[in-house]
Amino acid sequence: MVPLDFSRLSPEAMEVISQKMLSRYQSRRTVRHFSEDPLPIAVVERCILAAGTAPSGAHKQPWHFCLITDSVIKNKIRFAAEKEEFQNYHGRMSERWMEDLKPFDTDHIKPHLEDAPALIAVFRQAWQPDEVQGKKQNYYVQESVGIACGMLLAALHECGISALTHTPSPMGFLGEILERPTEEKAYLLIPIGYPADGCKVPDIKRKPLSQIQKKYDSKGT
Ligand code: IYR
Repeated sequence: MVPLDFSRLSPEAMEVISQKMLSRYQSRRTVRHFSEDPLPIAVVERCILAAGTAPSGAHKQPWHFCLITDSVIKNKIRFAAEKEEFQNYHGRMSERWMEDLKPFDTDHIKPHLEDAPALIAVFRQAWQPDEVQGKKQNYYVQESVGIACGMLLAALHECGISALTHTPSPMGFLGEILERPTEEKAYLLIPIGYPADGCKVPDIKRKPLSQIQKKYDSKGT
């Protein structure tokens, strides 16, 4: 154990910082149309390092981030994702699901998998190989990797990079194309880049505090 490095902010500073923080977060939008302009890769790598600061079960850090800028690999991923998504949009998804997706104007054709200057394929490590024990267990893998992905999206946004959280399903093809070891399972595929000129996004509203929070204080309000 080592001493914690922490200094309290004043209530005034907390007020100002939290207001700025919220307006930054409120401006984040999922982007589906990307400019092909390249990104500063050192910036993206810092965002991946930021994601790697996430808490994880027993500090196993059960994540791996594949950063793909190679156009041949992007093309392979697009081809494989479209094959799966064709099945999804033509029978695998329920009528209700298709109806819920309508406002987002999605279909099985995924040009962003090639247009975006980079793709981040996130893998979860179900276990870790160990010479003595064979398989060493990881804990709370879904939770840990989910938190890391949330931190990645926030870090990218903070650095002026847009992202799409894409969940091609099933995504076994990612492990095959990227030649990942068997203990790793694909978790999310995140195209990143600058928005294309004239990029439009759905006119969504976010739930107000009253719908996402219930307070349990001593006044019972
Ligand atoms: N995975 C499909 C369908 C899809 C699902 C959800 I939930 C979305 O928010 C958007 C799309 C696809 O990526 O097209």
